[in-house]
Amino acid sequence: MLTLYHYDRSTAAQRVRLGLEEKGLEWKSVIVDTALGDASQRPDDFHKYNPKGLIPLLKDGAFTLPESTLILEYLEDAYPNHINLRSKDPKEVAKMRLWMRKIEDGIHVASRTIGVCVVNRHIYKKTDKEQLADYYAKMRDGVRKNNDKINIEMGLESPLLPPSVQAFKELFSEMNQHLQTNKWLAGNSYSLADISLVVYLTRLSSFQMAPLWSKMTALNNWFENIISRPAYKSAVIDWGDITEEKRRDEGKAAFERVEKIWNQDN
Ligand SMILES: N[C@@H](CCC(=O)N[C@@H](CS)C(=O)NCC(=O)O)C(=O)O
Repeated sequence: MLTLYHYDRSTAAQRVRLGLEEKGLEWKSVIVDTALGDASQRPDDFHKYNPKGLIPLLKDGAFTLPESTLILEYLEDAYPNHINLRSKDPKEVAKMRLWMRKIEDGIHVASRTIGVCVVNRHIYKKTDKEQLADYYAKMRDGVRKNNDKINIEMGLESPLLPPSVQAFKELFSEMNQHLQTNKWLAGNSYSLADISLVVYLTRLSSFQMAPLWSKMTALNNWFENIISRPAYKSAVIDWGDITEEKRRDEGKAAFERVEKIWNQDN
């Protein structure tokens, strides 16, 4: 039996749930939601399986694997008789991985920066101080910790915010251009590349940022195509987002600043 450690609104968890649902695999859910600054949510042995202490974490029997994109590839290899989300053509696989690499090459960190600058800093300010100190003491990724410190202190004036917003503008523009002549990101069918990147449109849309890319028609059509799939409903919509209202309200309050950065030439 597959077990996934995850929580509702995490982009990394959403992409793994999308993979599981598209493939029609059965899985058991264990919620580990540390993101509001609560390290006590982690089971005691969690760091043994993911030294970073992050979700998603997949268990397949005695085998345990962190890292969402590696989990998606593992599911393709371990469950080949379920619906395939990866081409058999090595060139298409390479193109798929090029799109997916953008996540670890900066997009995921940029997404966290925007999240902390726009919303989470307000949440952390109201979090119990000792609990928050414990959360940061247990955060093993020094860069993440340092970025959070700057982003919590400086919010919309953080120097990390402009390059993060620009990284999304570049990514979405590149995707839009590609999707003008291709239905999917890699090859002729829906793949792990589409699954892996769609969650960031979901995330930025939850901050009410969609007007920024309203003219990117091909990107928006691709998004509509994916969000109307039954798997998107069960993997993303049905799990919801406990911070939905906060994201919406703080996103609206931050829009003008983010729009200004978006419209700047870099
Ligand atoms: N590279 C990792 C990133 C995982 C990650 O950033 N997880 C976030 C949620 S999207 C998390 O566990 N956050 C909890 C926290 O920050 O305490 C992956 O792709 O799985």
